[in-house]
Amino acid sequence: MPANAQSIILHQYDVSPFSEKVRVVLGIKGLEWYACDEPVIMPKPELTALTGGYRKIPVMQIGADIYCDSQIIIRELESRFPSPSVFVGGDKGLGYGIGVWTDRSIFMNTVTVVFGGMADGANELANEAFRKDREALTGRPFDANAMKMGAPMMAEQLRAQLDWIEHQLADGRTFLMGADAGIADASAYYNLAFARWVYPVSLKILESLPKVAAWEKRVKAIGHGTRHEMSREEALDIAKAATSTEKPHTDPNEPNGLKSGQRVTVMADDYGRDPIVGELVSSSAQHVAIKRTDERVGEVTVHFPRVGFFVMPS
Ligand SMILES: N[C@@H](CCC(=O)N[C@@H](CS)C(=O)NCC(=O)O)C(=O)O
Repeated sequence: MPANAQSIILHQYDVSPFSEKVRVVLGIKGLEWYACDEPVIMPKPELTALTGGYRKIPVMQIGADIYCDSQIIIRELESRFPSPSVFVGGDKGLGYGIGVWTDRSIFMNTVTVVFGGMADGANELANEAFRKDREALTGRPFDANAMKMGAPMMAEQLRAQLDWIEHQLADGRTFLMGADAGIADASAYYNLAFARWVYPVSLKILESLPKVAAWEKRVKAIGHGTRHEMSREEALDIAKAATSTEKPHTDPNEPNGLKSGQRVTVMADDYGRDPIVGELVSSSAQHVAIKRTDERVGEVTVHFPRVGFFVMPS
């Protein structure tokens, strides 16, 4: 199938944990998509031409609509491809909250256990350029020794949280919410996948969590849907030729009176806080879309979730 303005393009790299969350959702929905590999460290000129400065991975592109952050990507996939839904069992919305838990708490524990647990601390994997890049990303020193010292304590934190999952699975259910896989599974799984790729020894704790270990295999077996590859240049050409499908809309319930047409700055509230400036197209409790123009890609609309991002008049 030749790619077009309706194709799902995932700007990603293979060992990116948050990309794995999205890839599992693509698998649950059985979708066809294009992987557009981005560099692991800055500079990422093609990615930032699309996003206006957001540098994190994954970013999803459909034509001239650019979705930054796994949460808004999943929301958009659910809206465009509702069946099968990622809201399964009794989950009607709290799945995103489970994502906040896995993305902030479990992810941070896993990173320390993985990087700090390696034989020479983080130095083994992380070369000088990687360390400098992640220091710029987080605004904190990339301290291999601190991670090495913190790893044993974080292993306890990780085990305690995985033990919650063990209990969730205690009645013999296949996936976290019951018979079908959904957003909770994709969210809770990707940290284990990351640890497996980078430092599998850290998953020795699963020996005492047999239900988690078996569930991990079941989520892995879902796969990633149908993946094709796409070059960064081709992705930019598609954006340039396409027109955003987002309609202007002012939400009357915006707590601070944000209005369509207003100039705003959007930035992540945690790490990678690069500001993105544009004109507000639409917003809701869960979504903000801004349009901006770039020499290489023309006019694009960039979408962000609200949880985890600040939107400020600029
Ligand atoms: N809240 C973001 C987090 C994304 C994130 O932290 N991604 C990592 C890779 S998995 C990243 O971008 N690291 C820096 C980089 O790759 O340049 C999301 O849910 O997508």
